[in-house]
Amino acid sequence: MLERFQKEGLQLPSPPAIAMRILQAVKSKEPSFRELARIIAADPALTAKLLKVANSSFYALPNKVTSIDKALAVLGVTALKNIALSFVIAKNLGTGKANGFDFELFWKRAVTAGVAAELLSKQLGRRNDDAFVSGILQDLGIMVLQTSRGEEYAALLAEKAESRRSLQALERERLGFDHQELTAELLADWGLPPSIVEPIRHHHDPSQAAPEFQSAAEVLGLASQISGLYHGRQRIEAAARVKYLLSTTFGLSEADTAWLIDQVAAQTIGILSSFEIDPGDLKPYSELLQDANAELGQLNLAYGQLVVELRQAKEEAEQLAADLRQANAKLQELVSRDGLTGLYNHRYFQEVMDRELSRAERYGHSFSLILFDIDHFKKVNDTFGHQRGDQVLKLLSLLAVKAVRTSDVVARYGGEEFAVVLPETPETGVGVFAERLRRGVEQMKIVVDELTIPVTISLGVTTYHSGVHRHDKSVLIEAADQALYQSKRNGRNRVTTHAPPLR
Ligand code: GH3
Ligand code: MG
Ligand code: MG
Repeated sequence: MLERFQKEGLQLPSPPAIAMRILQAVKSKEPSFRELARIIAADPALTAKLLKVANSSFYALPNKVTSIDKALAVLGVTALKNIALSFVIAKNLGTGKANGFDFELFWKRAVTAGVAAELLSKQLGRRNDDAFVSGILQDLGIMVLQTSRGEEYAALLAEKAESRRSLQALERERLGFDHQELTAELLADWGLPPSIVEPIRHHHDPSQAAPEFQSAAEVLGLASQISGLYHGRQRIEAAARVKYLLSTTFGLSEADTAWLIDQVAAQTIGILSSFEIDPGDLKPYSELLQDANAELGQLNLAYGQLVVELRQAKEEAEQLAADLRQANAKLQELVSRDGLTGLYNHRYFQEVMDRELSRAERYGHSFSLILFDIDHFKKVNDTFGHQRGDQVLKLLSLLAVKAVRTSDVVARYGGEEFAVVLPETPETGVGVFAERLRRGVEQMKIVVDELTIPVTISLGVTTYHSGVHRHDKSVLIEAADQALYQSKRNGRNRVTTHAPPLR
């Protein structure tokens, strides 16, 4: 039977010598109990491992077992033989990594499947002394294929992941046989009994097994899936599938299912140390889920903090922007103001004129401009001194600002010349206002250093109507200036109005 696989060029491992002796001892009709104890006792390392496993919580024996004889008495010949076989086969069939094959991972998965098979058969009330070793050895054929046909088999595994077809179906299609058959034939050749070989031959298709092996095959298949849940690629999916199978096919409660899955990892960790295999980060599934949830929680927390920090940063940025806007406005105000009088300066006056011209144009409004100049101011300076002249300029500015509406803009046009821009104000309105301003200055008692300084102003007024007058700032200012000149020529302390040129 095995010849067929040899012809395929597969490197079939020979059974470890000690495994042969153990199998021989159990097979013979002689008192196998003695013989088995003798073989095991001859290997102190194996003895120590067996006692360790026998005393582990895996078997949960009521009393501590201190010798192989006692272990045989308590666990029975078959169970002990199987544990011994598991050890010697795993130890002799390779460790570490070779030809790209990770033996350690293979045995880790195998031992997990062995533990799962043992626990599952107990849980389901199908006690079976062969479960542990069968679980461990059921995929030995995969090891043979991976070490003999590395690349070809890797491609096959990749295709399986991609296509989601079953491994054994793909194997049969590509190789003409599957790993179940290969494993079964190999173990049969080694002399393992049908109770181990036959369930392994059908662990992926239990219904194909002879009736007496179907239940064991079913347990093996499920054990393999539980192992995959801990070592495979699609763990969440595997867990869902296993849970579903356990509850529907095997009728386990949800609590029992969760307990069983967790127990597999917890027990495997202990057993692996006896196999001198590092369990790595193997953890019960519920802990894995907790870790995942905790990580998610951490992530949420970090996210929350990030949101808070961003909000703070945003608020700070907004505050900064507001501060900047304020500082900017202040600066703007500073560069727009005249230092002596606090009125808007000439530059700003020009801006206001531009703005009002385009506003009037856009809305079809009119607006007016007044230029006024202090009469004989030279004389004021000459009589009262330049500093008192400055005081006069300040007091006059104050009066003008008080006289206008908030929408009006009073600016210092030049030395002792001022401008008032009056948005949306036609001729009649500006005429009345200009006259009131003239009289106000005339009647104002300007007292500086207890000296009363008489002041009058001459005013020039012009009004712009959109669509009527020429849309030209300098022409407008020129019209007002001409009117002011006319007031001076006509004797000062008066208002003159000039219309700007038509468009
Ligand atoms: P008019 O009625 O024709 O306007 O006579 P005026 O003397 O006011 O005219 P003019 O333009 O000849 O003289 C303006 C004077 O205003 C000259 C200048 O010394 C004075 N002046 C200009 N700026 C200031 C200032 O900031 N402070 C003071 N105290 N005087 C100033
Ligand atoms: Mg003057
Ligand atoms: Mg002047």
